[in-house]
Amino acid sequence: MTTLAIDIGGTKLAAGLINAQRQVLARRELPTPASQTPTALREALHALIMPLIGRAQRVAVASTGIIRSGLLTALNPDNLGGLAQFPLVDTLTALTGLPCLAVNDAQAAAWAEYRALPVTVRDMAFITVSTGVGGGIIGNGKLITGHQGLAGHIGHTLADPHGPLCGCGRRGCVEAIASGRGIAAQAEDDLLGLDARAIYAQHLNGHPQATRLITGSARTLARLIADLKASYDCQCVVLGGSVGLAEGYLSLVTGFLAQEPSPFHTAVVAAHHRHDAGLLGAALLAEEEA
Ligand code: ADP
Ligand code: BMX
Ligand code: ZN
Repeated sequence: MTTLAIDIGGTKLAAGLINAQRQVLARRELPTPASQTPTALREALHALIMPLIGRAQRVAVASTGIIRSGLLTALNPDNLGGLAQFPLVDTLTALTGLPCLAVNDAQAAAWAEYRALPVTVRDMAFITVSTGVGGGIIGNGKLITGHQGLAGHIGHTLADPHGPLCGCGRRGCVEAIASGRGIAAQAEDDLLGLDARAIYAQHLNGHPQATRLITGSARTLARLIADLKASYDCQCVVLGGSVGLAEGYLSLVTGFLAQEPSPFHTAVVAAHHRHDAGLLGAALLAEEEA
């Protein structure tokens, strides 16, 4: 059976066909529309998947936001061009005529990454540092989605009570400081208006303000990982997302984590499936549900 897997992020939409050997074929990407209308997202999804639909028997979606009964609800609407609600499953069923499963992007990625780890690992977390900061928690070998799908939204735990206001309405969330959008929003002077990718490149060039912003992100991530270790004694944390996978970011995080007392240490590794963890996780979950 071939699955059309789709990953809806705050910056990019990705799609690919996942075959029975769990390989990603015919991968495509488009920018996430900046407009606030559901029509713009539906049209972008249509353009993304049109060339792939004919070869798939089911659809599996990993999406930013809280996914509840097939409806996407943004916890941080800033990350979706202001779009707070979207009928995800109904839209894709109408576009493809195929059965469709939808799950949060970081929860999906956590499942794919968990399955790529040795069987002795039963408690782990996946964290994406991307447009936002998303998380997926595996406890005793199970993906924890919670009562209403909110479980794992660790990007909205408190990093600094005096920090920037987050799009979710809270002040000083991890996401407001450490995410791609958060990094860009804190930029000043010659970095004003640059996105996190450009700021990261400046950091690699030794730009002092860029390095302050990137190390601020990595320090915040390390504290979050220590909090996770204290919360449920995870055996490891897997990092993904374009900021999380950027050159040198993981070693900054492990360096800051090493400064915490040893009971809060845990192994931190880069995502085995790199940028495809969400696509593969959604496809695996759809396969296991069928
Ligand atoms: P999404 O959030 O849509 O899943 P990404 O994982 O690509 O997408 O994350 C997007 C964020 O990562 C943006 O803030 C972007 O500026 C930043 N980014 C993209 N590429 C890089 C890179 N090579 N280095 C650092 N940051 C990057
Ligand atoms: C936000 C939230 C999470 C998501 C995370 C990473 C929204 C729209 N999204 O915290 O559901 O998992 O961002 O998303 O509220 P990404 O776009 O960075 O991949
Ligand atoms: Zn928040």
